[in-house]
Parts: sequence; structure tokens; C-alpha cells
Amino acid sequence: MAWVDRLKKGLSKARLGFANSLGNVLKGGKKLSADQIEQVEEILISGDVSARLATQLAESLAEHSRQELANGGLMAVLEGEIRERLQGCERKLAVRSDGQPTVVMMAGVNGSGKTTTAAKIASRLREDDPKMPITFAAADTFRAAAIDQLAVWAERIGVDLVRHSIGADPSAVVFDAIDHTQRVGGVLIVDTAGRLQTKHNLMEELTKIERTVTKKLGRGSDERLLVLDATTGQNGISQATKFHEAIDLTGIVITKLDGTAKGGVVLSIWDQVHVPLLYIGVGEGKEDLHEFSAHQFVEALFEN
Ligand SMILES: Nc1nc2c(ncn2[C@@H]2O[C@H](COP(=O)(O)OP(=O)(O)O)[C@@H](O)[C@H]2O)c(=O)[nH]1
Ligand SMILES: [Mg+2]
Repeated sequence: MAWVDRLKKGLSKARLGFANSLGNVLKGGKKLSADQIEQVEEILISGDVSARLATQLAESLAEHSRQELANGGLMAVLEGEIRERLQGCERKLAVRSDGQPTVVMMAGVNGSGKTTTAAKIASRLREDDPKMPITFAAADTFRAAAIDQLAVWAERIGVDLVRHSIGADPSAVVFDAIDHTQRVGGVLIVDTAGRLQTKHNLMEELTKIERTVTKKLGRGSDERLLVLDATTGQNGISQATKFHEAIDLTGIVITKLDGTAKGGVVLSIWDQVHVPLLYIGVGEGKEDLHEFSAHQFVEALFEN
């Protein structure tokens, strides 16, 4: 199945509760009543659009509805507005071309898909350039299984792995991994442990890892990516805000858009945190990661 179809399939539940119900409220082609405006807001919020953005979108629709657009006109207005708001949201992963190592940090809460996404990114890079060295740093040292999981991927994709034993200081792993990458070149992907955005000491550990990168490399990491599980809905906004405060995120990856996710979180995150979306995950396989396309995303969200 083409990835756009997977995304569409994944978002189909969202569409049923989103585009269809919106279509019902907006089909009249008449000026929206206060009651209808409220319904629009509620539908958007139930599709994981933040309250703030839902209010703004509903108000804009109310404004347009004064013109008593023909049937379906308001749906097109909403789609256009969402497209416009997503401008600037796409960005590609930055691989350095100056001979220096590219360092990519993966961060996020437990189970969001950090390790899988690290593997998916490595797999894409490997396909783009079979000769470029790629290294994983196993900086999730909390659980032996976490190190093993990354080792399995490293073997499968054919990338180097720098690991310490369980319980080791993640910063020490990263120090050694940078050392390795400085020798072999290419890209280093740092897999970190899951941490709740509300746990100060764990967030502090992440900033410590980043300080180690700066000390060893003479500059910060090139990418600091937050991996966000789309099915966690609005909590994603809090995660993005806190991780952004801690390590100044350069990008976001939203995973599990093939499941029961509603999709509105994509809009809300960009609206509220303004960190670009690099990739979306639509499955567990290494090929199930795609560069985010706002255009295709909106199409999938609104298709009937
Ligand atoms: N359906 C689906 N599952 C995913 C996706 N990304 C990761 N997963 C699964 O989510 C679970 C947790 O992933 P993992 O990478 O171990 O998360 P981590 O704790 O953040 O490192 C695993 O079972 C993955 O296969 C995705 O895009 N779609
Ligand atoms: Mg992991």
C-alpha cells in the first residue's frame, strides 16, 4: 500500500468524526448560528485540535459564512485555512556536507517510537547513500532490552553501534559515539531513554547529554528531534512545549498516524510550538517513515 493510502486509512476514523461531521454542520450554505459555531469547535477539539486553534478556525468560518457560500463552500474555506496555517511546517533532515559528523538526537516519552524512528531514519539514509557511515549511540541505558532492541536494528540495517553496559551514564555513551563518528564520519543517531516531560531530573539529563555533545564536538547537535505518539492526542502539545524548553528542538516526528490517531494534533503542535515536522510514522516497519507533506496530510484529512 502506498504510504499516502496508509495515512488515509489510518486517518479514516478521524475523518469520519471530523470531515463528515463538519460537512454535516457546514453543508447548509447559510450563515452559521452560534450553536453551529460551537458544534464546529467541538468537532475540531474532538479531532485533537487544540481549543485555541479550534476557536480561531470556527471564528474564521463564522466570518466567511456571512457570505452564504454555496454548498460545500465552507468546507473548502476550512481546508484552505488549515493549508495556509501549515505553511513552513515541513523541513527535511539536515545532513552536513562539510565533512563534520551530523549528530541527530532522538527524544521523547516512553514508547513514543524513538528507537524505531532512529532505525527508520538510518534505513532511509542508508538507501539514499549506501556508502555513508551511520552510527547508533545506545544512550537509553535504563533497560538492557532497550540496548538489545537498538543492536538488532543496527545489525539489520548494517550500521555501527556504540554501547555501554546497562546503567551506564548516557552522556558517556554519547561521548564515545561522537568520538567514533569523528573517526569514521557520517551520521550519528543518538537513541535516548524515554522520559516524562514533567520529570525535571530526567529532562535535566537530556540537557546534560546535549552539553556533552557541545563539549566534544565544539558545537551543538545538528538535529534534536522529538518523537511524538499521535495517539496521545493533546498531551503532545505539553510534551512538545517541555522538550522544546529543555533542548531547543529542531524538529518533530509524529508516529502512529496509521492507528487510531485523529490527526488534529499535527495542526495544534505546529500552531502552538512552531517546530517543523520532519517525518510521520505510519507503521512499525523500517519503510514506514515518510517525509511530512502538509499538502498530502490535508488531503488525507479531508478526503471523503
Ligand atoms: N503502528 C505504529 N507503531 C509504531 C510506530 N512507531 C513505533 N511503533 C511501535 O511502538 C512501539 C514502541 O516503539 P519504540 O521505538 O520501542 O519506542 P521508544 O520507547 O520511544 O523507543 C513499538 O512496538 C513500535 O513498533 C508507528 O509509526 N506506527
Ligand atoms: Mg527506545
